[in-house]
Amino acid sequence: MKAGHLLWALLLMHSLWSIPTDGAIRNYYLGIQDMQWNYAPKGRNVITNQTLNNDTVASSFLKSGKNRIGSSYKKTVYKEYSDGTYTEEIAKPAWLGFLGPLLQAEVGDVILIHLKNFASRPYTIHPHGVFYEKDSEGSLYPDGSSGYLKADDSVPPGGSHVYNWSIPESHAPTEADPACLTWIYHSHVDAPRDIATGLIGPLITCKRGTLDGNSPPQRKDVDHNFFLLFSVIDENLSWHLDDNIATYCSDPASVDKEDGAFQDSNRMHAINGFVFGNLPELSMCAQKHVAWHLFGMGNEIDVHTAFFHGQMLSIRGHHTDVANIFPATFVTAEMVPQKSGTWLISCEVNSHLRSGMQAFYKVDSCSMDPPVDQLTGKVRQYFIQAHEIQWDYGPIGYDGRTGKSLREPGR
Ligand SMILES: *[C@@H]1O[C@H](CO)[C@@H](O)[C@H](O)[C@H]1NC(C)=O
Ligand SMILES: *[C@@H]1O[C@H](CO)[C@@H](O)[C@H](O)[C@H]1NC(C)=O
Ligand SMILES: *[C@@H]1O[C@H](CO)[C@@H](O)[C@H](O)[C@H]1NC(C)=O
Ligand SMILES: CC(=O)N[C@H]1CO[C@H](CO)[C@@H](O)[C@@H]1O
Ligand SMILES: [Cu+2]
Repeated sequence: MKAGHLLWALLLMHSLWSIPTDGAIRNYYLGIQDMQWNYAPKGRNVITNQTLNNDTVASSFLKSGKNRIGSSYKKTVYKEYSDGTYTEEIAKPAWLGFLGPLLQAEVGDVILIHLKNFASRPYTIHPHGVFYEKDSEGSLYPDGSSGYLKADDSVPPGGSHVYNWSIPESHAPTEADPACLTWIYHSHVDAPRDIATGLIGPLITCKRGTLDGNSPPQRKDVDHNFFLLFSVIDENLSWHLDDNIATYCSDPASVDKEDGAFQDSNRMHAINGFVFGNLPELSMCAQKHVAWHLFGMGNEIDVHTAFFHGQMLSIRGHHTDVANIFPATFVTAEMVPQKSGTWLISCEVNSHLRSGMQAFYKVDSCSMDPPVDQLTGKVRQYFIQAHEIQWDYGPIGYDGRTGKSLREPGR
């Protein structure tokens, strides 16, 4: 075999055995930290502009008392640091709430997560949407792995682990996909409880050439990039429930953890950990390109229909104004807001909307708004009056299938 052939054979073997990573290596230093979180820092229902004293629904979630925790809870979250000393925290936008920092990478890149656990229980970091081997999965389950392949499954208090995730072509956004796909990461020792405790954050994987060279990198294809988690955060499942009862209830001994009303008061109908319009600073410019990365998590209750009042969204090539979000569903929606103003985002599920799953977003006219599309059609007028009527749901008076009367009691 000639030297040239040998080299080719070696190169071929190399490319078969390893995922080609022609892109950047993106290092993230994440610390797992305990913190106190307030679901309603403005202390009122911002949607109705009512104080808690005037709002019995909001106060049932937000007011602490004898056997009520109120709006603040101890949580455990991911925080980002500038390097492996974990001393200098990197700031993130206020609207991210308690979510972990945004992780982003392009096709061909490697993400190295230097995770250190500063909290009091074992946790991990487990991603969706990227390639990893068994030493970087971050999920505890009986997969037959052992030794160093197990170290990622549970990082003890004080411990650390480096997770290696990559974005090969097999995981790339397709031609038809938007430039960046929406994903998440979360702790996965006991996933439902770890996530309810606060360990979740956003991740995007982008087509080549989407991110610029800044630190943190900015997207070149859109002007604004937002991430919203729609979830009824069940604080009953948090590892800190007992702590929260002891800290925030004025008579902890009177708490019955099995009481339905107590449990309901701990189910926070939140967007990024904010309820009743407390989500701050979601502002953007009219006529600019906005990417909304929407995701759900949680339980059967977590069926959300996120309605963006006043603007049109594009999802998978279709126009809509409502995004459907289920647990572990990741939606990428694009918007070019047309009209400035303060607009509502609300989950259209009745009980969720009433329980506070609403926020405002603000569209500013940063430059001269060009006129909205030139209209060339007709003016169609409708004259509509609101009426009170008597409505009969069963006008024929009997069950059309069985023939039995609907009017006789007991039939
Ligand atoms: C909310 O109510 C307060 C006091 O009741 C009032 O001063 C404030 O202007 C109101 N804010 C809005 C946006 O209506
Ligand atoms: C709250 O309720 C009190 C008493 O019912 C009333 O005087 C006050 O105007 C209300 N405040 C708001 C902001 O509606
Ligand atoms: C990360 O994993 C990829 C393959 O999955 C490998 O090619 C690369 O060398 C690894 N990088 C580091 C720094 O461990
Ligand atoms: C720690 C604890 O008691 N958690 C309870 C919270 O409420 C749920 C029901 O929604 C129970 O299953 C948990 O055991
Ligand atoms: Cu909802």
